[in-house]
Amino acid sequence: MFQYALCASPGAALHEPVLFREDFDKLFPKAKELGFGGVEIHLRDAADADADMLEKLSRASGVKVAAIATGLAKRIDGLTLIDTDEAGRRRAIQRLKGHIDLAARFGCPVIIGSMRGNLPSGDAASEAYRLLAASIRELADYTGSKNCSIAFEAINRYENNYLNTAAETAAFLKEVNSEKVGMMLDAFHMNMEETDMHAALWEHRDKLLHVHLADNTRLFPGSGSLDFKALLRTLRQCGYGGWLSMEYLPLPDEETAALWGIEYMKGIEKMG
Ligand code: LER
Ligand code: MN
Repeated sequence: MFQYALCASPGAALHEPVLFREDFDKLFPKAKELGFGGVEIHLRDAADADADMLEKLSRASGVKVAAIATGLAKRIDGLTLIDTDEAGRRRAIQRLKGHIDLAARFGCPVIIGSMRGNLPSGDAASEAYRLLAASIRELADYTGSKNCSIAFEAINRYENNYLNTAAETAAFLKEVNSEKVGMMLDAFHMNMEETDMHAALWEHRDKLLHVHLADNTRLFPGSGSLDFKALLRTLRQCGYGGWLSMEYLPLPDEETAALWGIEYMKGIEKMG
């Protein structure tokens, strides 16, 4: 049996691929009602969430916090870990330390994806890549003995111009060289970037910390052409024990999209 999480972000724009936009007090009971065991919380700034309240809501509902995602800090505030303005890069690192502290309360990973920024052209690219590795290493050191890890996401080329495939991400993680940093893969991105997503999952299974689910349409699983039955089979073979987190657009509406996605996944799981 896999465990499913619902991506949520209070006040998120409609074009963000999350399934719940209301306040946290409504999120946990709603996730439970729809059949989710966890919620993945997308935050611009960890200070936007009251950690004590989240803990209380999680305990009361039995719904776990599956991950803390950070891309909104790039999309709303423009923070990146390769900012050549050192003050800007420090702000990005500081912001992520807040996300790490929050994740440590729940023993869940912090997702870093969009905050890698985009590589400049020419000679500056290798310096930016070096800056990213140094930033992630600093954040890995900060997680230290805290009860959380960093899940670095491979993202498709139309959103980020590097670290698009699992193999590229694995090479980067080798350079970072920290036990506290692993990989996360997203079915939507893999479908665009991997020659064979099953081979990619299998090859990098030891580093895999977290998985996002969306169909090739970036709508609910079952809306498009991805073979989720085969995906579950591969994840089972990999011995994957982490969350399957639903990250897609809220269409036709949030609740229907969440319900159709989880019902589809649970249905094909039953079929074996
Ligand atoms: C983040 O998890 C992700 O997949 C990005 O494509 C969001 O824009
Ligand atoms: Mn994703």
